[in-house]
Amino acid sequence: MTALPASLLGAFRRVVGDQNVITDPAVAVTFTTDWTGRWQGSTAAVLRPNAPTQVGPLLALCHDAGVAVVPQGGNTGLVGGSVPHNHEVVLSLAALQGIQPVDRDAMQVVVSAGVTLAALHQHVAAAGFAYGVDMASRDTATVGGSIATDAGGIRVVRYGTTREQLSGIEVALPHGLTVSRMDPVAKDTVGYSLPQLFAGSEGTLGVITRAQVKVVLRYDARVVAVVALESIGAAVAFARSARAQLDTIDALELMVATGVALVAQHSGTAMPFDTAYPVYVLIELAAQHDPFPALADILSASTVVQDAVVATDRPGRQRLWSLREGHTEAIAAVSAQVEKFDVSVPLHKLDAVSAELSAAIVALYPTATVYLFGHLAEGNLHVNVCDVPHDSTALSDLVLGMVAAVGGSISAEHGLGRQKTGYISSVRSADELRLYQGIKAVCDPAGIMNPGVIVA
Ligand code: 2HG
Ligand code: ZN
Repeated sequence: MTALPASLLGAFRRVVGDQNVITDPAVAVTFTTDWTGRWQGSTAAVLRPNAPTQVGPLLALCHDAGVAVVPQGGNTGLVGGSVPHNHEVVLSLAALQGIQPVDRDAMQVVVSAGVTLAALHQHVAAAGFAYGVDMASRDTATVGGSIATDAGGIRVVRYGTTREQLSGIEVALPHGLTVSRMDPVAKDTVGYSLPQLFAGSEGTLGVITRAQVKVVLRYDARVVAVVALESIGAAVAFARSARAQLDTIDALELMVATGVALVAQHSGTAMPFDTAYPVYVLIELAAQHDPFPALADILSASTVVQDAVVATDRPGRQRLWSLREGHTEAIAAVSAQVEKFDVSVPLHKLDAVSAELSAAIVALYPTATVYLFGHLAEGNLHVNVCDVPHDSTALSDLVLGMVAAVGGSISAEHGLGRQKTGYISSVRSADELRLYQGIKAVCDPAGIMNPGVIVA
């Protein structure tokens, strides 16, 4: 473990102030460990810029000294992508808190990297709009981190992932240059798209300091149902028919019996039905006019729905949502050791792959408990495996290998991080990887940005 030269620490302090350069490991620990405790490391220093303009100068100092940097937003990631592993400097963007007024004509807003998703939601709601990305970690997850990972969440079925919300970006590059592309117009087709290049780049090319994101209509008329089904295949059939008939679907989420029972037990929330069913789908409709009649039509016409519970009032909707959003917390509470795989599978294979994955995992580790849940419309499964060794290569080979073999993705919405970078060649060709390396070399010639992630 090598300490940074005093001259470099002094230069950092001159940019951000003494209090924003943390070298005490006891204080730095919240930045060097993720919230699940699965990813832990050490850092030479945590730097906390409090203005976007400070980021470029900090990066230039690191670049010139050959010091590696791990950018960090809310540190809610699940793949070890924002945690230093080898004494890198942590660049925490959490203090970058500006939000401009919503541009009501272009329907977009400029927001700084450290603003949480919840704060962005509140800001745009006050102007009569909504932001199309939402997830359970909304109170801590930041705009910058969600762009860097191209985060998904619960509204992808309607609005797409984070990259689809982006209309502009400002990034600081490792050699100190800050590049900004924020057009006041809603349409611009000039040249390469820098916002798209940095979406999903996981801090490996530069640091996102601000972004311009689209806003969408705010729908206050909402209805949520939890639907009981006999199998994941039936859930896929239900989703197919609902999506073909309704243009108001705001969420379409998958849960299975074991997970729902665990959440209910952990949180004290009532089970949705008196009888347990193998599979549950949470569907939310949102519109300008009451979406309940359309939902009732879909439910009564369906041949696969076994039962359904519907909530129109806010507390009732929240109760149903807590069954889905409570999964991560309930699983963490019952298991000292959880391995998480965020994958997606073509929908027509979701049923078979889910069964095969669960059986193969238990065959590999007979004491393992597998929880499956996720975002149904995208075939996005969160495979949570409890009570297995941390970062087991055998387990990763098995899960990611099965997913790649059926044409799925090894990273649907959480990013590759350190957990899955080693598997990138199972889903990207050698030519694509050479292009990735070329892009990395242009943006980060000294290779200081989040080493070991995406381009290893
Ligand atoms: C969710 O959809 C998150 O709830 C977390 O992506 C997934 O804990 C997980 O595996
Ligand atoms: Zn998710």
